[in-house]
Amino acid sequence: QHKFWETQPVGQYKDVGDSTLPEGPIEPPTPLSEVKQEPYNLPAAYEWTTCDMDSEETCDEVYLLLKNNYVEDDENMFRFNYSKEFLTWALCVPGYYKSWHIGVRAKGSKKLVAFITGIPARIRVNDNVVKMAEINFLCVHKKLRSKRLAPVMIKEVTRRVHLENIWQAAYTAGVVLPTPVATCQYWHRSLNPKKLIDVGFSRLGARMTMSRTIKLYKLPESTVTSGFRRMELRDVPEVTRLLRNYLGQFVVAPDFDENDVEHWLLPHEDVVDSYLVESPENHEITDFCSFYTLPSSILGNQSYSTLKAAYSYYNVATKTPLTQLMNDALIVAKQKDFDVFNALDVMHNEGFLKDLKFGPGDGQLHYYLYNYRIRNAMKPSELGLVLL
Ligand code: NHW
Ligand code: EN5
Repeated sequence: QHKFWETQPVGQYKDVGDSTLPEGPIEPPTPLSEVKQEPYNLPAAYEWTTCDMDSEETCDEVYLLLKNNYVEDDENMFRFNYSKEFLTWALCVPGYYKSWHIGVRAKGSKKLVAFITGIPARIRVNDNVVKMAEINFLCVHKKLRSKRLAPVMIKEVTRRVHLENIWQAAYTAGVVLPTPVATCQYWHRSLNPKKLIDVGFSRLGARMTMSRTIKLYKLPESTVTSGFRRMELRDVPEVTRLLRNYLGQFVVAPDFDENDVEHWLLPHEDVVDSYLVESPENHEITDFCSFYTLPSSILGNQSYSTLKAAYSYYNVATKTPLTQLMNDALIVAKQKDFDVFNALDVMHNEGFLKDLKFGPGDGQLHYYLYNYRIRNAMKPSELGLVLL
């Protein structure tokens, strides 16, 4: 079934439900001197390359590989189109290792044909904060699929993570692998229903006309919560306190410090947007919401080439009702011309999805940990982690 994954320290199907197995690392770290010093072998026509994402040229190559070969929906109508600015933000994070931004080139042409990345993160699982790699952007060129290149890439990133004395990882995928720690549902809130229907992202509901649909999804011109404003650099300490306190309740969540909050949540044009509620009385920050920008290419449509999507990121409501806070997030996303606002059913998101007219999508997102066992599969609402 899973010739590669069966050999890896991940939860195996045969162990599901076995409550005698302890929570924590599946296998112990090995001495660094025992970590393989040379890269894994690639098929003879290919070579490893470390991708310098600060180089305009390399960033362009990575951008194009992903734009043409990365994740599609199950009917191949849309493909993620991460922007260059987004990729630099996602990869050049506090404490990153350039050696974890791994490419594969064709030896002759030097064309970039595959990619995988890791970034360092501190992830709390129950009471333990674990240094991990977050693995993302695994991509093999369409013409090189099903040649078992992915397992080599995964082993190589694992080796380079081990060289930094890190032994655990977190990753998400739309496909089922051995074995998810949680399975989440994507939900979608139409902001531009006419375009979404025209491009086949959504359908006109039964007994619905276009004009009734447009009216159904109409939003106010401006936000409603008093004290709602964009996050600024000066807000980093208070937002960090608010977010740390909030994330403490989930089984799995990042352990963010002020540096992380500045990197991941300070607004960054066309990459990440963050808003907060500053109490008009005492200037306390009581609520926070954020979303990132991830357009998708629309494959084979005459009139439109991109779908502008916002993805719910981290949200904390202590005073404003969460539904009202997220309605304001929808209003700013609409002002910024997004076509759709997407969210997973993680954290407390279930509390606003239905009220704010999100509908379930046809995609799921499975969360995984590498070399870390948890006692029971989690409900999505027990997850406090969003990967890009
Ligand atoms: S999920 C997005 C992954 N990328 C895409 O879907 C893009 C489009 N697809 C492709 O480029 C976010 C290819 O289809 C890929 C597979 C490259 C996906 N994760 O080379 P073969 C991430 O980036 C297994 C893990 O022949 P291929 C997260 C598959 O089950 N494994 O396939 C990445 C099979 O193994 P099995 C995946 O289609 C996390 C083997 O690959 C997978 O040409 C990575 C087949 O390989 C996926 N998404 O290429 C793991 N898709 O045992 C990190 C397929 O079943 C682990 N496979 O025979 C942690 C590492 C760090 C540890 C540190 C301590
Ligand atoms: C890890 N960082 O399938 C990345 N998206 O629902 C890997 N469906 O957009 C993650 N098929 O349901 C990979 N419209 C997993 C995600 C892969 C991409 C994917 C799904 C998520 C998606 C859309 C379009 C479907 C097109 C045909 C969808 C329905 C929207 C509708 C709006 C109105 C209310 C009801 C729902």
